[in-house]
Amino acid sequence: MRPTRRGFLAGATASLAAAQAAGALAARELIPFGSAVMISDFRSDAKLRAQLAKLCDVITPMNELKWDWVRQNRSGFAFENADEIVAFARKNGKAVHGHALLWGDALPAWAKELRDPKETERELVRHVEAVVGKYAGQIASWDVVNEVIAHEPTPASPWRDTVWHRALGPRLVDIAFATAARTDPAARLVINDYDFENDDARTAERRRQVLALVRRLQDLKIPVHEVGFQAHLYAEKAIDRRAVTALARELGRLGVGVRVTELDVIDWKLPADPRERDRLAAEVVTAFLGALIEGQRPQAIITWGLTDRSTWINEVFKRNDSARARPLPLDADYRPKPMMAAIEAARRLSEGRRVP
Ligand code: 9MR
Repeated sequence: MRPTRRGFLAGATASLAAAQAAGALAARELIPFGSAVMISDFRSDAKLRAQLAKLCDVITPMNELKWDWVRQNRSGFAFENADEIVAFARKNGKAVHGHALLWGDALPAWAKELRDPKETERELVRHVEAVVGKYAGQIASWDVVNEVIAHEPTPASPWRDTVWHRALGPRLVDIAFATAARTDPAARLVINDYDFENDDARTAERRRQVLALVRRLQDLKIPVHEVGFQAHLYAEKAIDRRAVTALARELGRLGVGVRVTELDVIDWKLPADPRERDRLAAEVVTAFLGALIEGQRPQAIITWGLTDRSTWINEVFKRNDSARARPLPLDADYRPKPMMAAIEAARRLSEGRRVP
């Protein structure tokens, strides 16, 4: 049938209405939620798998894509462990967030010994091509560089001292991002780092440095899509809400998204009483997520584990008493804690709206 003008107008009106409805829907849609999971818990714990299937939109393999898992053997790639988690995610309709293509930690012995710039670049490119290539179309987003900013950066010395930085200098970031972009042009590429949310000079410098990193890549015309806020939140430290909002907003102005990649609460200094501890943990999560969303709607909110049964916090942030850490949204019996409610409430917030 030949399209008439009236038919065209009717069609245009209908598609405008459809677009408006879709817009309204998008505005109401919840911010995607996800969790990281490690393969040993994933295999041994059916209840955890059920909760992942029920609650998550996104899953991050916690360790299984790191060099020390994939590259023990220098000449080959071991994908079996990551494959199991990726297959589960796909079967259950979840997105996968990849962690991490370049990190100074979690390296096999041979990679720690890399020194020669040409050889190091060759290994890095080969790794990124193989890993991103293997999961193209299956892993939608990648932490391309993880923790490349110094713990305490200065304008003169902003980079973390790693095997990558010693051999390649700042080019490590350019090489990693350019290779990932070339290998999977559809993937969202993330600069992932920690300590962006507190109110002190060190953290303020880290915020400046992550913006400098984004601008560096943009000046070089290398794609960078998001900054990942690990958000291992210290419950005893105040969130610098204004600074978090300003950073997210500035990234938005640069056309760069934000994502919460490793959310949990470091509760080592909080009172032992579980109810009080859970209340305070939820409070810090609310403050952080509210401030972030005010600056820009994150692509996802991903926690570093789902239940208090399994968390790195017990080992790294030891309490003075014998109480177990309670950093995650579900307790050790898979029951939702106030932190889960705080995340659920934040997922409904929309950008630019101030939260009480
Ligand atoms: O939680 C992770 C732990 O199981 C690993 O042993 C460790 C080393 O691979 O990494 C932990 O995850 C870290 C993440 O990869 C990067 N940000 C900090 C996380 C906590 O240390």
